[in-house]
Amino acid sequence: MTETQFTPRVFSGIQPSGNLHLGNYLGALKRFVDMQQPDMETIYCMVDLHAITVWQDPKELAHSTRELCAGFIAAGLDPDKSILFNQSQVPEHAQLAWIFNCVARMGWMQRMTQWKDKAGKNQQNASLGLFAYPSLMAADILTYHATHVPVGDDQKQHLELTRDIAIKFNHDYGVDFFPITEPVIEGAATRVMSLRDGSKKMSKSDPSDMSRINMTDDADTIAKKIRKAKTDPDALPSEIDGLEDRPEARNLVNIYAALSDQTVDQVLAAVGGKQFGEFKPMLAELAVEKLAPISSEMARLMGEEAEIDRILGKGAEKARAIAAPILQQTYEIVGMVSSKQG
Ligand code: AQP
Repeated sequence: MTETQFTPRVFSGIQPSGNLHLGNYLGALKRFVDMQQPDMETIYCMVDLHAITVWQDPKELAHSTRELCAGFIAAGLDPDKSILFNQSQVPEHAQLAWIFNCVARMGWMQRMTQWKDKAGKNQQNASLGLFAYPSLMAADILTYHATHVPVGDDQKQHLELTRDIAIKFNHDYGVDFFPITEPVIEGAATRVMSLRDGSKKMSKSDPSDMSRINMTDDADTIAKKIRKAKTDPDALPSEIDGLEDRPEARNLVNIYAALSDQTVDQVLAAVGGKQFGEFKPMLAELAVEKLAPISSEMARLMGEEAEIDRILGKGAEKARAIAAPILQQTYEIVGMVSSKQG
């Protein structure tokens, strides 16, 4: 089966679990905006069903969903060019996920590093949803026959599993129905690390707020977090090899490169030899220049809750128009009888 028989279509999502951060922006959201091109259909989702795989306060979940939508738009996604919606308004995701729960194997899920990391030693107490998460993610993507999925590096394994599910479904039912999706993991910041520990991913759930730059942080907070970011005593190298075994230095250079749309080589050619005392203010200035307009636009949009809800509702209608026929065909392939009239 070839991928070319499917029209190129981009799908990706972000969990509305609060603390949208620089890693989400550079690894995902900024890439979503880059892919919003006239010749590409782009579908971006606030994956609220994924968020509840760990406990979410209902009021905060609703707030975070709207805030994430505001973040999508403030970062440059245009509801007239991209389909923007929250996952729970399109029931086809959960319906297809059930079919995929019956295709995916327990062993596949048990191998997922995110499951192992998040459930930790307490697997017996983790939700069944957290375990089945990758199957819902496969459904998110495949209910649109999406061919390209921009994500950060941490999602690579889940995308491989999405491909495995599509291959097994196609094989088991003798069809060429689901595309074999391509992960799009590109750029200098596919894995933004914690500002406090260069060996840990920047993450929403890190208890230290100083470990991440939140998309809602104001200019002073962004500058302070960069000033206090962990580094080493050496000057920056002029070539990429000089970043070996210097995770914190590498992280700040990667962030600079991604924010300024340059390669790491280009950045090092310009800043090689500088001490962090000089480089950090440059990075802070750049981060404030790029992020402060997004955070102030997010705050403005959050004052227009009804408009956000309207955008989500309209996006969900457009999404369902694509997802419903694909789910219906899936049901037919699987042998589900459909006898409703009209
Ligand atoms: N540190 C990161 N660097 C680059 N990309 C990242 N992404 C997340 N963290 C980084 C990308 O952001 C998208 C949405 O992620 P998600 O909402 O599914 O949440 P997540 O990956 O669970 O985010 P966190 O911050 O890591 O949350 P917790 O703390 O709950 O684990 C994805 O494309 C992801 O790759």
